[in-house]
Amino acid sequence: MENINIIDFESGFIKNFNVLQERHLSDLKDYFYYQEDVEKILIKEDPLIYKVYETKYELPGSLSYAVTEIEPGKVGPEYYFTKGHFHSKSAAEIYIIFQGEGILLLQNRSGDKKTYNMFRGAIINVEPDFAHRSINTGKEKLIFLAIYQSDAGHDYESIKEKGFSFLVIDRNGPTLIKNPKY
Ligand code: PAN
Ligand code: ZN
Repeated sequence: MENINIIDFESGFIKNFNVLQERHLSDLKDYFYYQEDVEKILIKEDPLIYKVYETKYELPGSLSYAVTEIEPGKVGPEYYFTKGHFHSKSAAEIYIIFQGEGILLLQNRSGDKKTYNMFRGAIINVEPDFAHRSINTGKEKLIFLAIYQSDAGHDYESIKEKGFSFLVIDRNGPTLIKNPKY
């Protein structure tokens, strides 16, 4: 019998992950739009924004998976989010949401954009060649599993420069506005 990995469907916790990444506000400061609010928070503290528990398989052609937990919170009016990235290869990905409420933003290099609601039980197909960012618009952690090609590669650079074409801010609840920087 081979060893098997175990996920707790309630919490999204995976027992045998091999890489844990923690992203704090200082790692994401260039990504948030409201820079004055970023500075104000960083003077006092450097809050955790999200964690990723990754289980990676290196064999060519294999799939890997990761659970992301995004904390609830905002920087100014902008909800906490993941950096967001393109895959270096034209590779799709599946997201399965376990807990919380959020929005998944997708956009490609030709300017097409898609948004999905993230909620417990949702299964989302992240299409190839679409950059993707997950945003926690709820009051609890947003937790989801992502399954992807091990060699898909993560390209963060273009998102770091311009961001996504839309921001998700709290205006009496989650609202999409055009990103003035884009
Ligand atoms: C996810 C993301 C994870 C963190 O596993 O990597 O949610 O987001 P960033 O990588 O943008 O910081 C995924 O899309 N993997 O391909
Ligand atoms: Zn991805």
